[in-house]
Amino acid sequence: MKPLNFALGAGAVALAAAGPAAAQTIVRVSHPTPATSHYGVGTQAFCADLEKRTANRYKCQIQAGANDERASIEAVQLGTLDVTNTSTGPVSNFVPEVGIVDIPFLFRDYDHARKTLDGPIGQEILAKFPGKGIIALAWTENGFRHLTNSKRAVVKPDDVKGLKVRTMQNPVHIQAFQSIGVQPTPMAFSELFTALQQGVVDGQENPIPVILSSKFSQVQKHLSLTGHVYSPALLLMSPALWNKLSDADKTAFREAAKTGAAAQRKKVNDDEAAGIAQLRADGMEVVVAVDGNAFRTALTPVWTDFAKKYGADNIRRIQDVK
Ligand code: EAX
Repeated sequence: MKPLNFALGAGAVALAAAGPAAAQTIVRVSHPTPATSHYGVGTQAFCADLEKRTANRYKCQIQAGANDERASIEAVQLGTLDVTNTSTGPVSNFVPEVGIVDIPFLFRDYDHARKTLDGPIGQEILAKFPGKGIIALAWTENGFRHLTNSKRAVVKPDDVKGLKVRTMQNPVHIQAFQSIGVQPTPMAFSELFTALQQGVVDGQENPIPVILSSKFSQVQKHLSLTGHVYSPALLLMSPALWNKLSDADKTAFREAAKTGAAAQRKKVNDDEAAGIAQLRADGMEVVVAVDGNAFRTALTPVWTDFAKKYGADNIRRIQDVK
């Protein structure tokens, strides 16, 4: 028997919809943190909306807690994974221009970041991905990053001098931390909990939703609300699957990605609102009154470098988003 020809017209489509279930494509999706985290909530919302929009012709298989974002991005590039929801942590190793959004103290607040990424600037950055063998569906969100450590309460830049802090495998972050006297130790997220537990590093930095969902309160005493950098995230897709999609299905994936992003950001908001009290209850000592201006000033020299690398005009354009 010949395979069903989907170009038969509306009648055939209606018949297929009324008849036995149409062929189903499994979409393999990963995200770094547990299912209950912001990434889990966002990914599940993406999948539910995709399945609904395509009448279940696409069905997700979600791998939660995949941990190693760099490996997930490589798998998406290779086509052994279809979609990953990842922070930009390792992304600039694949698409260098993305590094601009990883600059510390670039975004003023959540509104500024979300507006920039959903607007023309963010869309221009997404357009850089296909040239590197990756489809970027939408910006999701990890959140503003805060510093935790096992040694001391950090209020000002002097307090971090000499601390061994795990950073993401992100050139912008590594350079920024080095410039204020931190010993940055880049490593995959998958190794982080054990590294903190065994004292291989003194500290780490992540948004509240990650600190909560990864239970870092079990291995870190001090939390300082440094909010030193916004950590964007993305839903990235493999061209191997993307290139097989009809235009209508491409739209379904893109729209579902927006639904996922909205759910993920809402969960970030909720965790920001309730998370600090929870972390205190879990035994963390929280410094709220961090000297943010002193951290900003300490990072001024490295900003000069970033302006050279990414273009002062491009940075200004992001700062000017109101
Ligand atoms: O995306 O590696 C990190 O610290 C990330 O923030 C984490 O995997 C969530």
